[in-house]
Amino acid sequence: MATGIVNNLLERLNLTSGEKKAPVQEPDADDVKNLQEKYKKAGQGHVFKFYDELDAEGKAKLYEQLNNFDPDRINVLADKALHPPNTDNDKKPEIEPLPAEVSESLLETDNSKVDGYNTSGLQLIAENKVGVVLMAGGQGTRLGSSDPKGCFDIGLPSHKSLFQMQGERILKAEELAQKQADKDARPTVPWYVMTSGPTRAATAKFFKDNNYFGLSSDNVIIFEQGVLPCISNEGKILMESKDKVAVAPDGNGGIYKALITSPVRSDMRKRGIEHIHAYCVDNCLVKVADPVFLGFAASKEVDIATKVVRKRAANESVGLIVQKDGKPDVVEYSEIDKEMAEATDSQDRLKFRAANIVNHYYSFKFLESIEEWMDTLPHHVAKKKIPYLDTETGESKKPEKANGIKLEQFVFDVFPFLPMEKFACLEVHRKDEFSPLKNARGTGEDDPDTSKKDIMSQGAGWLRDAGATVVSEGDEAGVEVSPLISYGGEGLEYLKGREINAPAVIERRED
Ligand code: UD2
Repeated sequence: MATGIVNNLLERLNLTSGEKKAPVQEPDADDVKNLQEKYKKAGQGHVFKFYDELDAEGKAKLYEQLNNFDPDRINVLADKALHPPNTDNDKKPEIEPLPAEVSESLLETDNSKVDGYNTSGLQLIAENKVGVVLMAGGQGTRLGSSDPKGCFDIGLPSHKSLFQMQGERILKAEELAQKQADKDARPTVPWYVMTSGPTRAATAKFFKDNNYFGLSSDNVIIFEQGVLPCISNEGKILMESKDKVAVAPDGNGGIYKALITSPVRSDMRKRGIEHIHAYCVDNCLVKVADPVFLGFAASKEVDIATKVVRKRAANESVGLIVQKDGKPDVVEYSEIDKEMAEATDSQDRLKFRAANIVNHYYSFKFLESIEEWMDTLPHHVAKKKIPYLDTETGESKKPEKANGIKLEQFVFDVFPFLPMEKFACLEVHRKDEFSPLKNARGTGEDDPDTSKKDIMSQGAGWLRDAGATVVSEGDEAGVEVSPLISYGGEGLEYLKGREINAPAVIERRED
């Protein structure tokens, strides 16, 4: 059935708009028969078990979902995931830290070079050549919140959400670029927000209710990544209900397919975007559209660059940027072996300490090649307890132990597709740029309180550097400095000599 007719069906199912529509037609019998044949041939015919008893709406919903999957490809992915090839006798890849020539560290680079990156990065923003992609499709299970992570209030004096802080950092970067280029009009950094099925509606509502945090809605484009069916340990597609396949977001590596199946890449092309900053929603200190990072990457003329921080401990849950058989790569924390994680170098530092913080640069030129390699991006397997409908009995089941797998792609799995010379790595100060919000309050690590503390102590440090005195009362120390006042600690000279009683928030010039 042509996609146009299917979209029309969705329209009438109220799946894409609010108003009441005419009753839904059943999908065309021949189309259903052909699709059913295809699934049956692939040994996945059970997904149609209850099709005939569904009403027209249920039939259309299930048909639309199944028509978007290829059961043969699902079988290939499931088989590879459930029966991974035995690599015991394969030659072990040679894994080493990245070569020095592709890495640079702000911990060691002199300030004049950093200022140079910052100036050229602001110039790129001023020329409207920079776009930002936010990966916000994760479901934040560990945080324990049902809302999308970007909506989370970590308890700052201003009670700003992560989305608001990030939106305001974009505004400030645009303002700094306008000032440096001495332009009448403020440049635009379009903000492309990737959501997933579970986060899409709530994210769109939150942005609208908050007036896009001061940005123009024309420059905030919310798009959705794909999903993949959940698979039983026997390789069967799991049903969530009689009219729905159990699915999960296809991982932050779903970004590449989403960039081309959504209007995002063509919107970037239309705007003349040449440099893209892609980042992870749950890093509370993230420098969005960071001019230093943009200037660094553009100066190296690379296709991809990544930011890293120094790993805090051998068991920290972060990926490691490495070279594998001479290619840039990442070993994810869920796939690293203890020996490698704990290896040290001659100065007794962790040998593998370049921690991935989901903070990447792409040249637009490179994103124009997505079709060439998108389908070769590997899938990673997460063994999960997946509630499902038993298609034998028609009963819903909540398993006590892992009964299946979710397949997801990782954003950094594209790195090995590059020759090393088209890749660069910038090490940044953890205290300035990385405070992940991963765990529920009270965990004591990577949780709302550690994120709040990191932001407040950063602000206090900025004020002290500007010559202010910060008087802290007890452990409620620190000062929140609004991104609209300062992007990275600049522009605070007006507070020189002032005494600020912490905790405090600097929100307006007259504060
Ligand atoms: C991620 C990194 C890990 C390390 C760690 C640091 C990946 C694959 N792993 O691990 O190497 O850098 O973060 O904080 O990047 N997301 C989507 N769609 C999805 C799944 C995730 O947009 O289907 C987003 C999610 O909203 C978040 C980011 O990707 O912004 C990281 O996702 P995560 O929390 O699943 O990754 P994590 O913490 O396991």
